[in-house]
Amino acid sequence: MRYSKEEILDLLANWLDEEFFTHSLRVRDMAKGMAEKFGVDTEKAALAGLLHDYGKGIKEIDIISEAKKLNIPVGYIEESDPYLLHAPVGAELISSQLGIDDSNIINAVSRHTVGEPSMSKLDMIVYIADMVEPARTFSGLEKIRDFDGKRLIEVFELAYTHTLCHLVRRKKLIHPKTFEVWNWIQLVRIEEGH
Ligand code: DGI
Ligand code: FE
Ligand code: FE
Repeated sequence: MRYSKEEILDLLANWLDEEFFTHSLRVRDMAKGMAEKFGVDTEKAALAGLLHDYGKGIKEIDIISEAKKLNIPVGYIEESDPYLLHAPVGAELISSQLGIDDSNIINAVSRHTVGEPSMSKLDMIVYIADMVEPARTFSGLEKIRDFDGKRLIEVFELAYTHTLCHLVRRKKLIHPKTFEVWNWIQLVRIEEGH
């Protein structure tokens, strides 16, 4: 790794707007706590949580051209909702700009918005931590935040169901990958007999 923890914090504080920086700190802490609970490397979870929105350092107006420059596929959904690209763009940039070389962390950043079938525990933790960090407020939040006695995939299913319902209610375009992730969750559930 090219930079120390302190240097990364400094770089991030300058790279992101204040609101995204403070959100990133809360996601870092939440991801670290979840990693302890669910038996995942806490340092990796903290770093992935801290850097998950790194792509938001690129202004929304520039994100499509940045993605194209990085050879990230831009389909009709991304053309319509360029916001989605902050996840894969951020994953590329933490590697090229910060020298992060851990593919587990890079994947967790890339997958934190839409997800990916066969997500790792670390991927799920960052996705959930982002959604339930202390400053979030939405109805149904407490149910997702209550991790007690639940397996990680169960918490993830609650979180993902909330996102999917939100997309339908708001009449948003749904990414094909979103369906793949949903189907993957259901196949895991069926396989595990729950
Ligand atoms: O960057 P954050 O706001 O902290 O959170 P995030 O990166 O998880 O982004 C959440 C947003 O992503 C939320 O408004 C819903 C949107 N999203 C997730 N899946 C899809 C999607 N938007 C569209 N249009 N289609 C999707 O499949
Ligand atoms: Fe994000
Ligand atoms: Fe976020």
